[in-house]
Amino acid sequence: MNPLHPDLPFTRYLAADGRLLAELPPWADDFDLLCRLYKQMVLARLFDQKAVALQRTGRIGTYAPTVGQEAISVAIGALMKAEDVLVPYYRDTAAQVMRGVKMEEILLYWGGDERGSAYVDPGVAEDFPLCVPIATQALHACGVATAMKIRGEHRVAVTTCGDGATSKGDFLEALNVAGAWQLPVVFVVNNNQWAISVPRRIQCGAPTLAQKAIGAGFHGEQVDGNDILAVYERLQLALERARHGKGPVLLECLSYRLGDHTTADDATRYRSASEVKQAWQEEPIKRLQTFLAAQGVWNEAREQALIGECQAQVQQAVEAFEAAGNQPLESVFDYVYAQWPAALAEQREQFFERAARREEGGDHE
Ligand SMILES: Cc1ncc(C[n+]2csc(CCOP(=O)(O)OP(=O)(O)O)c2C)c(N)n1
Ligand SMILES: [Mg+2]
Repeated sequence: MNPLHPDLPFTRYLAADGRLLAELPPWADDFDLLCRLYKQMVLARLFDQKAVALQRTGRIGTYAPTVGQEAISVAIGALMKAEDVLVPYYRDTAAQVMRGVKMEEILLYWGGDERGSAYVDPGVAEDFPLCVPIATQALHACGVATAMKIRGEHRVAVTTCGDGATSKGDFLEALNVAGAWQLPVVFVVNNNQWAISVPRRIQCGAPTLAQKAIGAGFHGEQVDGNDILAVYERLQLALERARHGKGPVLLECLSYRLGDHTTADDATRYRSASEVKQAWQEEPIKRLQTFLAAQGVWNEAREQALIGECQAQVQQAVEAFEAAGNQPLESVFDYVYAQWPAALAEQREQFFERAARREEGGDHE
């Protein structure tokens, strides 16, 4: 039984040290699948490290590290069908990349380039760009799911957010409409224990975030978000349930934000080194690696080969990002409105006048 809430399942198969705690579902006998999941997690971690380094050297503007969130995002990327729609937040780049978004597009996005949200792969044309405004995407996902339901399609909208986002009106309104209309939507809450400097324990008075689903009339549950086998199993069931008209699901994944909130943050100012050290003992990649090694399907040689392969993929993405060059400055005005409101049209005019003056050498503002 879940000590935090008697009516809410909590699922974990792997202990922090990779030991098996419960009998695995049959799909987990497929070691090729488990190795593919492991590979994606390693790729996500290496990409993340590179993105932070690019920000530190001034090549992208800001970045939200995803270290520690790999199990959640990779399970999403592995399980969603092509025809489903992902409505992600800013720590789901692993899922985005698995669905067809290019790593260089993620870098363009964080470099402030609009091309980073205009995915070239037609397979992800209906997925949403990553969302920085907190929780607004939960309502967008309900809009998408409403369209799917009206059309009678067997598709699911999957939306993700953090623990802090679950306090927002947008999130609660989204849960309400999802429950009232029994929409084919799955809410994946990445409870990484912190919302910038606000810890989970003062974020909300309820012992779990998953129980918010009960108030909206649908199923919620918790999983260990550092155990990809648990996330995969429960998300698979959630997607099936939503796909077959059995209503929405809220999956709360318990994890930890191992990195700073973003590259503009310094988390040492508000949390202790011992807490972070403890959280590293729980992290998802080592946990799966230890399990796979104990099954005899992973070893140091495979690990080194994988790291080399992933680093080459990341390097290729960096090169593609750098070869993309700069967008024209006026692109900041594009893509938001089909027709500019008067005030924006005026600003755009001023922008061009100033740019022309600058070119003539007369404006040094
Ligand atoms: C509407 C809105 N309000 C405030 C912010 C500033 N902000 C950015 S991230 C964040 C905390 C989000 O925490 P959580 O939902 O737990 O996600 P995490 O970053 O921990 O993954 C806040 C308040 C924002 N981006 N959008
Ligand atoms: Mg958080």
